[in-house]
Order: sequence, then C-alpha cells, then structure tokens
Amino acid sequence: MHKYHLVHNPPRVSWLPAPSCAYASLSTAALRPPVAHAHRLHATASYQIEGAWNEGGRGLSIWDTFSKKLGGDTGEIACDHYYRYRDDVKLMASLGLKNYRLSVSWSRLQPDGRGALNPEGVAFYNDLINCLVEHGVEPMVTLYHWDLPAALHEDGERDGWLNEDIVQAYTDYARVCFELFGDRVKSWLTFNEPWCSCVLGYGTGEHAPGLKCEDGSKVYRAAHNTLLAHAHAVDLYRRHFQPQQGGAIGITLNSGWSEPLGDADPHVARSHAAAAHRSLMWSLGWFADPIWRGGDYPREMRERCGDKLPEFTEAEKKLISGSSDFLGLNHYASEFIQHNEAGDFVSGWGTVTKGGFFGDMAATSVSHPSWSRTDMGWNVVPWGFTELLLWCHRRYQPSGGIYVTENGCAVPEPTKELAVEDHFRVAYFTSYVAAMHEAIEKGADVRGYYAWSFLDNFEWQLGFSKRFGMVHVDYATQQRTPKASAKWFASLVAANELHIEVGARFTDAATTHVIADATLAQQLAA
Ligand code: PNW
Repeated sequence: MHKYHLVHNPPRVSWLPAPSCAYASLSTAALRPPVAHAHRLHATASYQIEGAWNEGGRGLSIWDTFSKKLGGDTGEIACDHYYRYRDDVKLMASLGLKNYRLSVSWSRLQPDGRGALNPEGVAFYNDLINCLVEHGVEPMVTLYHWDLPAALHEDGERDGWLNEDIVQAYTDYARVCFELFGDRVKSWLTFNEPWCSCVLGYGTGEHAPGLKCEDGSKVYRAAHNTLLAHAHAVDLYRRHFQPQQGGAIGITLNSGWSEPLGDADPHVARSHAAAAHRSLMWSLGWFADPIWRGGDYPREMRERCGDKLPEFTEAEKKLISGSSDFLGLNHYASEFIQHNEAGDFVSGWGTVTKGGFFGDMAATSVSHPSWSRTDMGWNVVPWGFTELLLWCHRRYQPSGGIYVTENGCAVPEPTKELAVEDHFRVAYFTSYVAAMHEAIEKGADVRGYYAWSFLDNFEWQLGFSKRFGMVHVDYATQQRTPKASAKWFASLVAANELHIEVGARFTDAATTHVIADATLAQQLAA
C-alpha cells in the first residue's frame, strides 16, 4: 500500500486563531494574509493595477516593453489605480480591511533606475500611504514586484539582474523608499517571488525581460544578484532606519507544496521523495537556505549545479545570513512530484521546457485527476498549504514568524453577474484559511494572511483574461463591484473567526482514497 498524504478532514465549525496570530488583507491585485495582528489583508502590485504608464513623470519598466512586444494586453491603464486610489482605499475601508500590501514602481520613483527622483512619483506614494493611514489601513510595501526600470536593462549578456551593478542601484532605490516612506511604513518586503523574476524572466522567457537560457546559468546569476541586493537593502535598513523607524523587513518567496509520488518499489518511492525535496529546494531553499541556514545555497544545489551556481564570499555569507525579520510566503497550489532526470517542466502558465534549471532539479510534477483546478489550471489542495507551512516552520524557524503574503485563485468570470457570485473563490479561501489554521494548531508560527487579490488586475502575460480579485473590475468603465468573496472576507476580518458549513469547502477525501490505489499511482507516474 502506498502512504500518501492523508488529508485531515475534521469538522471545523468555528475558527478562532491564537491571539498571537495576525492575518493580513487584500490589496487591489492580490489578497495576502498577514500573521501577527489579528487581521487579514489584501495585496496588489504596481504594474498590475496602477496604469498611468507614461504619466506623472514615470519612466518605463521592463514590463512596459515586454508586454508591448507580446502584443496582447498591457498595464498601460490596468485598474487606473493611479487616478482612483482614493476610491479604492475608501472601498477597502468600507470592507473593514485593516492591512494592505502594495508595491512601489521603481521607475515611477526613479525614472532612470538611478539618481534623480520624480517628484510626482514621490507625491503619489506619499498621498497613497497617507490615504491608507487616514483610513486605518496599515500598508505593507514590496520594493520590487518585477517591474525593473527599463533603463537598467539593455539586451545583452549582463543586463538587469545579470549585472552585479544592479545590487548598488537597488540598494540606493531602497534607501530612497526608507527615507521617504519609512515614517509611516512599518512592514517592508525587499522582493516579491524572486523565483518568478529569475526563472521566468531569465530562463523560460515567459516574464520580462523575456530572456531564455538553455543551461540555466543566467537564472542562477539573476538569483545571486537578487539575494545580494536583498541582503544589502536589509543591512542598510537595519543600520540606518530600523532603530528610529522600528519597522520589520523581510522577503516573500513563492512555493507550491511538493508531495512525493508513491510507488510499490521502495527504491523508486525513495527517488520520488528525494525529487520532491529537490523541488522544494529549487523553489524555496534556493533563497531561504542562504537567509535562514547559514548564508549558502542548499547542499543539493551545490552538488547538482556545478559552477553554474555562483559562489558567495565569506563576507557575503555573513551579510545574507539572518537577513530577514520574517518569512513572507506566497502559496497557490500543490503537485505530486516524481524523479525525472530530463527536467521536463510545465510552468504555471503552460510553457513546456526541458533541462537547464529544471534538469538540475531532476523532478517533474503530476496532478491528481480528482483535484479541482482554478482558472489558471492550478490544483486546489488545501492540505498542501498545511504541509508547506509546517515544513517552512520546521526548516527555517523564522524568528518573526511566517506571513502568508499571497493566496488566492483565478475564476472564470465572463460577466459581472457571474463574477459577483464567486462561490468557487469563497470555497477556495474557506478551505485554505482552514488549512492554515490547522498548521497554526500544529505549531506553525503563522502571523498574518494576505489574500490575492483585492481587485481583478493585469495578470502579467495573461493580461486581463484571468480574474483573481475579490472586487470585480469592469475594464471598460473602471467600475468596481465587490464579489461574494469580498463580503465573505470582510466578515472574516471583522470576526477573525471562520464558520464553515458542512460542504462549504474543498475536501480531499477523494484524493486520499484514489491516490492510495497502487494502480493509479503507477498510471500517474507513467
Ligand atoms: C504571483 N506558481 O505569482 C504574483 O506575485 C502575482 O503578481 C500574481 O498576480 C499572482 O501570483 C497570480 O499569478 C505566482 O508557480 C507565481 O504557482 C508562480 C506561481 C503562482 C503565483
């Protein structure tokens, strides 16, 4: 018999988080959970909601040029949040939201990526932050959510995150943000999901700047410079700003849960288990091990990547080690993982690749046929969230705890009438918040939860075709309409308690039952 994850399915009638646990709320493009105060929050990102791409003195970012090149939707207008932020903040406040995660557009603040500040950009973020504070909404600010100033990227060998000069440019930009906004912003994230900006931007080419790299060396180089930039910015904040401003600073990493596929042959089962571990190393450990486990990449990466994986000096290791006050975690989905030497990989956006970064990882994913899927095709597996939170807690023990900074789902919503009845999304959130609660009960130090997302928004290379919002956006009129999930979330924030009716959430009974069947496991592996 195969032992797969067993899904815990206790009746959950009411949900009362421990007093130490805080939840975060939604931002316009995203919904993310915070942990340390008793509220839940929403999250968003600049390029996904602001629009006003060539207004207010903003410089271009690599996402302006990349989405133009793709020829589909762009973030030129997006949710027009640049002009509508007051109404958006009012809407947040009317829903009772207490926390909001947003990102700063580097090229709105520093159009050339270095040097001169854009006074209109400074005024915009000051006004937005003041407006949030006036409405009792606490901002969490991401410094980098993928929109690198185009001036820092030229098509060539050592561009953008491939060029080590970026470390100084980023640190200078971070200093500007701490100086300008640190009196009111007490929660900082240096980077959002460096896995995405490095692997998709410099490996598969699905994200800006759209570079492809066969052997994966550029992916590792981009990540190396990202980690150094992160560590320098944190060091700067801790030495020059934290003592007076008293905020916290961390990084947000994305990871699904990787569950080993079972097999009747114990040798094969062991190889799948090793592959599932590598899968977590190549997503989370790549960044989290250097920060929480002594300043260097995971051993498995050192063994398998050879000299593609750059070295840190001893001084850099010291700088990186411990460089995060808390762990920010973005989580959406789970997969079964099996050993696969070729590194066959299908990205979360459907691109098929082989080898390189994924060949080094030598693992590939399998979905269980009984799993529900979101409009992104991502598996709905609440128990995977419980497992991932517990795994992060055990492996990293971040002293400031774990903040879930994104969790959510896209739902097909062809009309506003259908969108406002988003019961699938309510069931998703119900299931995932319950799964998080289970992890907390089992000891995971989760202090906040931000949902993704507050508003429907520009979903990167998929444009406006995917809707993640709790608030519907009619892009023709820019009208906002709260969906059922927004009301559900508002009541969750108000009570900090979740009542789950029987049948109101996804359960995994079928998964447990079917995957325990040896024949099916073999079929999945084939
Ligand atoms: C996040 N995965 O990216 C981003 O931070 C958001 O900007 C984005 O809108 C949101 O998720 C929805 O896509 C992800 O591999 C990257 O499963 C990768 C994954 C999920 C989300």
